[in-house]
Amino acid sequence: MRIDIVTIFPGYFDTLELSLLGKAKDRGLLDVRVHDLRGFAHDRHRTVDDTPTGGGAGMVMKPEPWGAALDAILLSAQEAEPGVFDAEPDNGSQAPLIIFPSPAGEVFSQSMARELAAERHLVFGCGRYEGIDQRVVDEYSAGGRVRLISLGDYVLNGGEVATLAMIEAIGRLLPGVVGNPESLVEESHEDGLLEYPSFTKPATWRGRDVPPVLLSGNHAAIAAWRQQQRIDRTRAVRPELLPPED
Ligand code: 6GU
Repeated sequence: MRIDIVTIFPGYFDTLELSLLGKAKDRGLLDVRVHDLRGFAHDRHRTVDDTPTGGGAGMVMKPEPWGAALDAILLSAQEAEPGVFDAEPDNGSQAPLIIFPSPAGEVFSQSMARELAAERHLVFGCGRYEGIDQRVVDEYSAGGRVRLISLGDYVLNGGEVATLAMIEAIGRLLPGVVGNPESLVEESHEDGLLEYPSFTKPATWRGRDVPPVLLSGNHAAIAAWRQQQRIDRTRAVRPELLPPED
């Protein structure tokens, strides 16, 4: 998968070199390219923001640098793979999908991560300040492949941390990124329930015993205990995830 990121803080993405995703990059499974938005601002001060039209607090990101950055990325994608723009946007197109992380977007989820992991090319446009001039979203939405995505109902200062979270959730679903694919199956949210609690050795730590069933060697009993733990945990902290009781 190719991922392009447009940001005024490229340093946020240095962490993509670490851990699983760094290895995925080294192995060619992930091709991440980070672009400094200021490199597409052509005035002397490389200005990327301006005051909100109509008044109000804060600053808004100007459209011109965004247009130049996104055009350059889309052009390079087309040059690399001329066929990708052929299909219709809502008909299995593999043209790049542009994601604007935004608290005004659809809420990100595990099922959305699965959907996005099937894309060939994602482009993240990280807004700062009070956001990006709406005409940028409208301009690229006309091409049909734009989504606004939120991490949840709270406010971040910009899209960078949200982009990192989404890339981690998506990246680990790409074939070959996580060593043991089974570890992807028995996880919180994969089937709508939270994960069961995990234990390792020693069997007793600070007077706390590992649940005896886990030492029983009875695989059916262990599986049943774990499933019950998942249901109990979900009922306790996230009851809205459980199917309605009748
Ligand atoms: Cl994607 N961006 C910002 N700025 N704040 C957020 C968010 C995104 N998701 C939750 N809060």
